Amino acid sequence: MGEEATASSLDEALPASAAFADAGAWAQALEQGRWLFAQPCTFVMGCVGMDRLPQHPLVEVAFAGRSNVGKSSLVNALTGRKTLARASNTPGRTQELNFFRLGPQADETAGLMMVDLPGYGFARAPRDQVARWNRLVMAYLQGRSPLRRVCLLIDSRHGLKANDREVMTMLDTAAVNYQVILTKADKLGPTQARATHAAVAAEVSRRVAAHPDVLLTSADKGLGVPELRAQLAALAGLRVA
Ligand SMILES: Nc1nc2c(ncn2[C@@H]2O[C@H](COP(=O)(O)OP(=O)(O)OP(=O)(O)O)[C@@H](O)[C@H]2O)c(=O)[nH]1
Ligand SMILES: [Mg+2]
Repeated sequence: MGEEATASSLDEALPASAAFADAGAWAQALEQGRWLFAQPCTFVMGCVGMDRLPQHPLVEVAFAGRSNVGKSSLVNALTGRKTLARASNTPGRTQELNFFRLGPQADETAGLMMVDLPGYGFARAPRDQVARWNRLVMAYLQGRSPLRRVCLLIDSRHGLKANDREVMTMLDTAAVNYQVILTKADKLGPTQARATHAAVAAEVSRRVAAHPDVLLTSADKGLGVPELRAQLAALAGLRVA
């Protein structure tokens, strides 16, 4: 993983964040994000059904998206750990709902529960197994009460696809808050990245349950990672210790 850069160093046209009142509030959120994601992060459990999901007092955030979009890699980049979540080039690597607790050891009520989900769409696995993962992911996304935000990952080279739009519609209908995160930005030039970002942001702005900020990220280069940490720390409602 390379040195981290803020999104503005690649693309100065991207606003810092539309969701924060001013530059001071955004700077504070960045610091809270840095602090939170420097806390210990531990694997809690993997779940293959809705009946055994963990109970906890934390804000829960899930990472969803098509197979191979970079969900597990982004969880690793956020936490600065290369192998916390298993990533691979084979679509269908993540096969369970994997729960990770991030937060100070001394206070079990502070922090964030992050859930790395199996991908939807194509995966190199038997068809009935893929159908089972899809059903599980959709049931989780619609029916999980501690879930406060879905980070919906989209490959920046491909933009929104039909099944991404189906998931967005499902989340809009279920009134589940989601934020679109463009991944693998290191594979695009700045002009192309800016164009994709603008197109996706325009479409997302018409969605009722979508967060106004569309983030451009690279798990490989760390691009946009401090910004996403800031957004998630703000959601967790943490104060820097
Ligand atoms: N260049 C580049 N490659 C990335 C980036 N993020 C992920 N990848 C690669 O994309 C592939 C898939 O990454 P994963 O993190 O396993 O994707 P996933 O969405 O968790 O995949 P499933 O669990 O199979 O749904 C791996 O080969 C990663 O190394 C990135 O920011 N830049
Ligand atoms: Mg994965």
